[in-house]
Amino acid sequence: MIDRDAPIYVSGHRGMVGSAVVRRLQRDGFGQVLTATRQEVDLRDQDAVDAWFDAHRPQYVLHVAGTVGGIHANASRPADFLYDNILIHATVLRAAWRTGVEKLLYLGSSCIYPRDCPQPIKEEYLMTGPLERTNDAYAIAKISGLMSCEAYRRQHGCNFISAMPTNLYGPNDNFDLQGSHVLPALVRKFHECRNSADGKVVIWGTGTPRREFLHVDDLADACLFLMDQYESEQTINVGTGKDLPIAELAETIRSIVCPSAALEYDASMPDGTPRKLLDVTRLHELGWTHGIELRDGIASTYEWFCEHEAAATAT
Ligand code: GFB
Repeated sequence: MIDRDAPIYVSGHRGMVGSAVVRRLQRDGFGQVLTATRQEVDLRDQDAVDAWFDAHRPQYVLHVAGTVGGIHANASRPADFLYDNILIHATVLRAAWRTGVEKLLYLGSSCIYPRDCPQPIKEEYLMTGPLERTNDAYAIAKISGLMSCEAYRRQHGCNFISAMPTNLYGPNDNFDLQGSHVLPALVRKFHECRNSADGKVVIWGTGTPRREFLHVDDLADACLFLMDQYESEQTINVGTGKDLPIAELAETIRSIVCPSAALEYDASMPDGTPRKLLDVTRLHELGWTHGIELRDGIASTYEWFCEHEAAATAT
């Protein structure tokens, strides 16, 4: 177990993952959870990150900040996703090594795996084949972060671990209709359909790709579990081990939010990776499994969305 009284830094604390991690640490009695806004420190600026680490000296780091987005955001802004995400891990890992951080967890993403690798995806399939085109730039940035954790461990003996979460959803997600991931986008589309004249919801692609969805509170619980228990160089998948077609996801969200909605598929939008179900055997063998089932998670996320609609849909 890591020391609940030691200073622990959570990067990206305002995002969906960062805010869930802060909630989980506070629930577990951590007394010195350190955070910094983008205005306080731009994580792409090594001097600013160095100055912050020198001033705050965290003993642990949960590095969950990132420039993230769905398939359309990734396909239309590859240069931004590559630049931001490479710098965000390069600066923080260097400062963590230099200031003697005792343990750091870096979060990757399931899109790092080859587009067409066998399913479910085992950690050892990494870099065994070509990436999915719609998010290859982001994937390279995340792979370099994972490799960076291994490099600092090999060269300097740093206890830097990495985890690869599947598609995430939950409170504080990005609900922008262009830049978000599919689950929050459909929650908002079905919600707005309730008051629309045509009563129709447009689903991108063919609805046939399959996706796995993990509630962000489960991810936050897994992050603390790994900080307490996991010391290996090898990255570890974090997911539910279950996936479903986008069409079935849409039907589930429709049944919760707007049962009368008609569905229309826009095949001009990309499907992306056909499937990316993670093999979570190793995590299960360590003793961790998810607790929030998809339908319950969607229902609670929709409740949160309704309570925070103005903020969640502010452009
Ligand atoms: O969640 P999503 O944007 O990202 O798309 P990925 C998942 C699937 O849902 C794709 C379909 O087949 C989309 O075409 N989809 C249907 C929609 N309707 C919509 C919609 O209204 N909005 C969106 N966004 N999708 C991401 C990567 O891939 O996975 C990120 O781009 C990251 O880098 C993330 O790795 C975990 O699951 O395809």
